[in-house]
Amino acid sequence: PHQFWQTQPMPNINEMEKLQPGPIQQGVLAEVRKDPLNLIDKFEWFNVDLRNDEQAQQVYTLLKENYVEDDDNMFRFDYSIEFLRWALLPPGQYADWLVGVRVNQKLVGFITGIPVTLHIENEQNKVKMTEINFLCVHKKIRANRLAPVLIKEITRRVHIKNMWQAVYTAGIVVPTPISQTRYYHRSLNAKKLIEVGFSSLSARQTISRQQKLYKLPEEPKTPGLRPMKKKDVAQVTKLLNEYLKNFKLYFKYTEEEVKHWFIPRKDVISTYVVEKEQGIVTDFLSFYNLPSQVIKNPKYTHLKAAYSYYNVATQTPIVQLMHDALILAKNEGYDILWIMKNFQRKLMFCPGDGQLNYYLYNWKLESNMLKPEEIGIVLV
Ligand code: EN5
Repeated sequence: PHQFWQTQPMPNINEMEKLQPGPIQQGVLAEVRKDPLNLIDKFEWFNVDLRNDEQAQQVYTLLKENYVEDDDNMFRFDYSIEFLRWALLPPGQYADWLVGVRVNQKLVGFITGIPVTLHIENEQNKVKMTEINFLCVHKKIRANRLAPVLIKEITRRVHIKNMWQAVYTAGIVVPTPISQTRYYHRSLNAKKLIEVGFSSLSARQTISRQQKLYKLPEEPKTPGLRPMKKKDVAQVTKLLNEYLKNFKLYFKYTEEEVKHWFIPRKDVISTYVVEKEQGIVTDFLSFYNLPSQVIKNPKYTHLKAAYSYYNVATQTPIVQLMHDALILAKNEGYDILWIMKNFQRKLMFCPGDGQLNYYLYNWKLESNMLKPEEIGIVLV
């Protein structure tokens, strides 16, 4: 088992005690291989330019047909092109960190990195590294063991930039997670969720009862709640960085990054701020748009899902802020809102069957496992 992961600088449960906190292996820049890893016949490396419509379309199609599904293969993520541009072209992005593999011009493998600054366990401990995402191999060539090659190649391209750590998440368990969380869901359109098999009715329940249970007011309650604008960037950056210090794992954001990640983009990211008095922002909420394709259903092709991003409350009660997030998402036409933590029991979030595992590459934590509530990062 884990033929590949055994060879990697990852803490292994048995030898966890022997390791010192910090990097597991010290990297040496001069020893990093200069040329790409070898690929088998006809396969070739290809740096994807997402600004190019044709290449963006190729990535979109590969992911739409081959990326993450739930355990019963009923739903598959359907990231839009505009979403991929948002997720993968942040400030400071490197052209060779969007790694493709092609056969006869057709994209069959993909993996991405973006540059991040991650704080680990204490405020002083700040590490420049990469956030890895969108590892995908076409279903027809899953037997070729391409995934380890994609991982090794992007690792090499990160090492060349003198970075030696990575952060990533996965639905599956490989050596060795630093935290495990559950997905929590909040229904916004009970009828449709039942019709597509996303949720089910218990014996004593009816659709109309469920609809009543999940009913929401028409308008948000918090005075001064409005979409975020460019002029809010400085205040949102302060609120965000201050709030994130409460966690054991969090990114440090520059204003330029906040502008990129939070300014609303239609059908990609929604951010609302609370402007209490004239010009003073006290709270904000945000969620992103990640629909799932419904794999076999005669009536519906998609579930419109909003995923909670970062929510910061200094003046508004957090439960009220999140309640407003539900109303806003509902009014934007979403069927469901996802979230990772459990504090909104009152708002009728329920655990789903999906797990999310968090990983740090080439880093040993002081406390081997972090609690879900200690994790301050959201990967899209
Ligand atoms: C990339 N870096 O499992 C990593 N989704 O609970 C991505 N379940 O939608 C890793 N199986 O529980 C992603 N409904 C890993 C997640 C992959 C996708 C996944 C789960 C998350 C999910 C749904 C549908 C299950 C269908 C059968 C689920 C029941 C919960 C209920 C819904 C209505 C409101 C109350 C709760």
